[in-house]
Amino acid sequence: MLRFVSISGDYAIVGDPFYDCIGAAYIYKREGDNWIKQEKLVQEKLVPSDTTVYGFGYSVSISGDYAIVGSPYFDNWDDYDYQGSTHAYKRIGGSWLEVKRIVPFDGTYKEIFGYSVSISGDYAMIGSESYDGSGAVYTYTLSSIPGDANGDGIVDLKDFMSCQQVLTGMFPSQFHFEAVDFDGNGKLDTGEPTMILRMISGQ
Ligand SMILES: [Ca+2]
Ligand SMILES: [Ca+2]
Repeated sequence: MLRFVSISGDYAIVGDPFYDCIGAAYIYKREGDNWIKQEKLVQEKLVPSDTTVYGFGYSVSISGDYAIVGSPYFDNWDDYDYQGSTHAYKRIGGSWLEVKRIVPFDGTYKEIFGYSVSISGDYAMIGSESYDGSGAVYTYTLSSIPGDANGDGIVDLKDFMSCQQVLTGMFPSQFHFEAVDFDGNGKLDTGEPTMILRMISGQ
């Protein structure tokens, strides 16, 4: 299954979603003719309501200094069984550190987000197997600028407007959710657009 393995340059990532009933992923580095295990990645619980099911490592992708691991059967909240999550790592020095935990901003029950993942540079596409019955693909930039909701590189009123559109149910064509989820809870909270206004005004 190709989704369990990915190679970029001298690095490879291998998913083992059945490890210890939870799942894991391993990063290897090529040294001469050998591939040396450099990092073991496992899913960390961030809040007590996190219920790790199984399947971390079901999908993996690596590109340059970024790696991404899907955990499509992860329970994010009590009401969202098997919504899934995806975890992004960046190589910093000799270590791979988790830099982003991604959950779908409009996630649904048994969405199975992270069933497939692919990254190129810092650009990620994440597949949801069962979103709304037919599936969906989400796109993210892993090195997003905080507050830059439309991904144009600056934080201004347009970003605030994008958030308002999401909150009122009118999705803009492009929305860099991870840039405005300041508390990382996987939802756009009503206070987060206000934080963008503060960033713009410098207060
Ligand atoms: Ca912007
Ligand atoms: Ca949030």
